[in-house]
Amino acid sequence: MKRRDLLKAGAAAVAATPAIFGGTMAPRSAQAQLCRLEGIRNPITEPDSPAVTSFTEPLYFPPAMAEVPEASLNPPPDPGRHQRYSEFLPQKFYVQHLTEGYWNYHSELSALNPNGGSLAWMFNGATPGETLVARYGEPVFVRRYNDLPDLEHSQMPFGYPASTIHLHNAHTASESDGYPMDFTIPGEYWDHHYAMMLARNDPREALGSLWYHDHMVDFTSTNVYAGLSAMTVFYDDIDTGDENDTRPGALRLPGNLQFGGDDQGNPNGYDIQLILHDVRFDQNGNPAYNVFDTDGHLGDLITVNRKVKPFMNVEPRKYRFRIYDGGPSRLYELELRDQSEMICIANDGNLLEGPVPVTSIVLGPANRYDVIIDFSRYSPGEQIDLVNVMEQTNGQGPTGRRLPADQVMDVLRFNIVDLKGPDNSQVPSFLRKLPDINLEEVVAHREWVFDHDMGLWTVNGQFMDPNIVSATPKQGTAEIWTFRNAGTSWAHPVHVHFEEFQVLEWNGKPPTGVLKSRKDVAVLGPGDTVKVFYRFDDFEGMYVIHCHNNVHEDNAMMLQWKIVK
Ligand SMILES: [Cu+2]
Repeated sequence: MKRRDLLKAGAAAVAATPAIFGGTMAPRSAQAQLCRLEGIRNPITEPDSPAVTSFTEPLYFPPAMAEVPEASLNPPPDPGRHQRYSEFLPQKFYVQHLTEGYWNYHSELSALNPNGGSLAWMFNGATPGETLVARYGEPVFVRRYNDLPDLEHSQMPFGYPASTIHLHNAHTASESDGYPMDFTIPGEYWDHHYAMMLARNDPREALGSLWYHDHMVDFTSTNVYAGLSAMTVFYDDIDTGDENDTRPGALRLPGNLQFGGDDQGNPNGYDIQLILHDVRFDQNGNPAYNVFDTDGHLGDLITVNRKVKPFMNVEPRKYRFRIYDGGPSRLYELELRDQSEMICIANDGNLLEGPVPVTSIVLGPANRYDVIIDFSRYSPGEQIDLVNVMEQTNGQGPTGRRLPADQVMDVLRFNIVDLKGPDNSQVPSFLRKLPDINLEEVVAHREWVFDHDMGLWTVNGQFMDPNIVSATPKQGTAEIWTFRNAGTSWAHPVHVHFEEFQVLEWNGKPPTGVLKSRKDVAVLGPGDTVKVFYRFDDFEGMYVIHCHNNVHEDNAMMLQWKIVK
């Protein structure tokens, strides 16, 4: 019996309820009875994916979203539905359709499927969907139609065809944020207004590497796993995306603003987005998912931009890679197989004050790192692989062990090809100043404790309840929030919508290295306590705090909070 069969009774309630505070909560008690008691582990029993050959599938480069004329939107945008719309009048308009179809994750998997591809939920026929490429000062409007089949007609064996799309972690008004209760059902659309304003009008608050993904209450994990994820790049006055930019202050990081060329050679202008999802496939090449494992879901094949273990041709020069852990549950430690240097320049999409040389990067679900890799140390004809060396055997979290050399997981192969032109990019020693932390502004302290209860997941002892608002910070104030993992063996990547935080203390120690940054996901290891500084400004309304192990999130590890005047 599938989880969503349990929910068919609930589906009628969803369909009949306006898309706020809808009737999706009831099924959870049914599911709770299927969960194990604390401490009883579920061994991974799902069968392995069919064997596929590594590094034979070309990497997919999602194109940038294509603009549509405002006049083509019918009905036209309703300014009354959005905060500060006239102040941030959209300059660019886009339309996306969520659809069910087939996606070529790997030609060897597609060959197993009579439909010639793996079942997928997509944006405009692709996963990842097109990249939202936007600039500060140029507000954006995106209308998203839920054209998924209804529950009776969908072939997807998991997931729920209601959707809300969250742009993680843009500074977005609540009604456009992809709040989990603001969902559409098939046949409906939702309008998103992205003001493209800097938080507090402070250039130090610019965000760079973001992603958008489904955030359907109770079904984020399954819906994202089915394919509803994509990437976003914001450019600003210094991080302009152009390594040839001659304007003063331009950082000239690798990139030259080409998006979505062909998938060989130099398609995205040296500024490349890579989103990782670990997927398990069934014998027909379709994604497989155990809806009864509330610990987390682990795939056995790493996909990059929804291609299984792909390859990419690179020139012997510098590239910027924006690397995203798209979940649902796996943590990664990524390194080049020769353990050579990468230069980390951004944490969770936010530029560091200065570059940090690293030999590996550790990501939990929803973490992002921007790294520069200089392939000029290799010669055309050589190859170098990106691999995952972190051992993880269940959704609980990593074991803490490094995978033995013969078991490292293949992620992505770089084939070095000939240089096509000069590399004018640079890695400046100073990138972007962090906003000041003024503790005298702090008007409240709040603690958020992440734990479990009766086989489900709790925040402050509570399960997600759309009728409860757990905090009401005042617009224009600052607060100190403490995240504490009460579990002794669990990892919880904690994510708070809308504002970036700065770490004050991690287990009592001040942050150093890449942790000295603005962030929006704190991956709490067992017993971790993290104290962070927030300001709340510019918009009001409902937001969420949740675990970004999406399986924990869907099994109630989420609370609502609201910015009030
Ligand atoms: Cu968690």
